Amino acid sequence: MLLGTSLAAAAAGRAGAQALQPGAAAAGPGLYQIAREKGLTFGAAVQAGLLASDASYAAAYEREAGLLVPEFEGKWATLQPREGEFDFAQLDAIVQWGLARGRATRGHALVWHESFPQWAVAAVAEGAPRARAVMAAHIARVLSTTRLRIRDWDVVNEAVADPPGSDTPQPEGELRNTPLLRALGPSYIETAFRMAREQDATLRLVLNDYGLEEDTPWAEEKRRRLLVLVRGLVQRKVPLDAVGIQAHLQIVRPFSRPVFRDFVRALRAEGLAVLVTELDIREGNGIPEDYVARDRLVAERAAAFTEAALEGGVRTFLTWGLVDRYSWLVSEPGVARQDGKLHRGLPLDWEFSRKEMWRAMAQAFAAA
Ligand code: 9MR
Repeated sequence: MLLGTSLAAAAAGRAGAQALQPGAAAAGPGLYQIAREKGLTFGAAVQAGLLASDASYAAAYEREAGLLVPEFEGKWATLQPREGEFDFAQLDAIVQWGLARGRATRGHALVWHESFPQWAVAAVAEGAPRARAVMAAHIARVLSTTRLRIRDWDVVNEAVADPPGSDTPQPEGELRNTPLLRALGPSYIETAFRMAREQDATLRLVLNDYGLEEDTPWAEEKRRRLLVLVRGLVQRKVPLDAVGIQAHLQIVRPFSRPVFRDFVRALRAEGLAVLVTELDIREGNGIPEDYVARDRLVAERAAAFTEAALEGGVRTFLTWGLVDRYSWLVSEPGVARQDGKLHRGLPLDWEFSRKEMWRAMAQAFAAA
C-alpha cells in the first residue's frame, strides 16, 4: 500500500538526511497523497515569489501540498493597493502554478484589519455609507475575478478580540476594534458574508481566527467569544459555511485533546465545516538544546493536535508555510526566538527535508 512505503522511506531517509541533497530524503508519497488516501486534504500557505525563484521550494510544494493558500497575495493591500486599482498578478501566479499541477487554491483573506492599506483605513473612517461601498467594491471585484478558480475564501479574518492577558488585549469588547467595526458596528461581519454570497451562491465562505486551540483560560475565553459570534451568525441565517482555526501553536502552552475536539464538535453542531488553516508550532523558553529533542516536542504537539482535530471532524489541514527556512516564525521579529535559535515549526526543515513533524502528521492522517 502507498502509505507503508512512504513511512518506511521517510524513516530510512531520516538518518542520512544531513548528507543528502535538499529534499532528497523525501522519496515516497507526499503528505497530501497520504491524506488523500483517507479522504483528507493537506495543503500549505505559499508565496508566489518563492515558487518562481527557488526550485527546491517549488519541488517541496509539488511533493507535499494538495491545496495552496496565498501567504499574502490574496490580501487587500496586495489586491487593491490604491482605490480602484486592482492587481491580481501574484495571486494568479499561485493559482496558475496550482492548476498546472491539479492543486486547488483557497482564498485568504477578504476582510482583515491587517494588510488593509492606509487609503482604505482613511476611506472607511469617512462614515458608514462610504465604508459599505468600499467593502462592497473590494469583495465584488475580487470574487468576480477569482470565482472560477478559487472556491473557498476566508471572508473575515481575526474578528474576535483578544481577551485580557495577551500582548494585544482588546478590553473594549468581544469583537476586535477594527476600522470596519468602527465604521459599521459589529454587523460589518455579516455584511461581508452577505456581500460574498451575493457574488456566488456556492462559494465556501469561511470565518478564520486564531488563539482557539490551547488549554488555557485565555483560549477558553477566545473560544467562547468565537462561539457566541458564530451562533449569532447562524441564528441570523448569515451565509457562513465553515470556521477556519489557524492553529499557530506554542509547545509551552498546555493542550488538551478532549477540550479541542469538543470545541470542533461544537462548531460542527452549528452545521459548519471546520478547517485547520495555518498550523505551525512555536518553541519557547525551556526548550531543550538539541534538534532531536526539539523536533520531537514539536512532533508530539503536531500529533496530539492533528489527532484531536480529526476526532472532532476536521477534514482539511493547512500548514502556514511548509519549510522552516521561509516560515514567519523565523522572519517575524516579535515571533522569532530571541536567543538566536530558529524555530522548527513546519513539516520540512531548513533544507527541505521531512522531519518529525512531517512524520507525525503523516501517521495521524494514515490512522484516520
Ligand atoms: O505570514 C504572513 C506574513 O508573511 C505577512 O507579512 C503577514 C501580513 O500580511 O501575514 C502573515 O500571515 C498571517 C495570516 O495572514 C493571518 N494569520 C496570522 C498569520 C501570521 O502572522
